[in-house]
Amino acid sequence: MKKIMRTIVVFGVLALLAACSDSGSSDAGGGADSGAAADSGGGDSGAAADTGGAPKAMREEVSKSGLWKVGYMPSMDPIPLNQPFELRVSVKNASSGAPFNNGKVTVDARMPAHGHGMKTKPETSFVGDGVYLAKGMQLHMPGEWMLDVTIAGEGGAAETVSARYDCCKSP
Ligand SMILES: [Cu+2]
Repeated sequence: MKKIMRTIVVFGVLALLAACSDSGSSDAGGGADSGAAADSGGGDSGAAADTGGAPKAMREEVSKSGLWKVGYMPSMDPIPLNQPFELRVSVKNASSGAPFNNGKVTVDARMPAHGHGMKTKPETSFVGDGVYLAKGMQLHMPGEWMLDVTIAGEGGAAETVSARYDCCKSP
């Protein structure tokens, strides 16, 4: 029904045009009906939804000493500009993959080019199975940040693993 109406309208308009511009050549032909093509795209069956289990790390970094592997799992990815978020990090022994549970891990962020950190002071707590949760993170300006995870314990000196993060692209 609608379609018919539209067709009629279109014809009406064409008729008008033809009438007004009486330049004869009126090649109203071709054009018009691009419509239909209905590109029922390739079957992306939407299956995406995956396997569950542990959240996938946004990225992973191995410490300079090669001892630690840290996975970064922000509560929002990408991290939004100047909004509080939480950063979960997993800390493992880089070679054995064993989760690091008995030491101290702290998380912080800074902008090396500006020589400042965050305005907030995050609190890091142990969640279990090598995972730590930093609450109260907030990247208050755009630019290059370093997400620092400092790991102390298990004999060696404390070591900080840093991941560069470009904050924060507009959606
Ligand atoms: Cu800055």
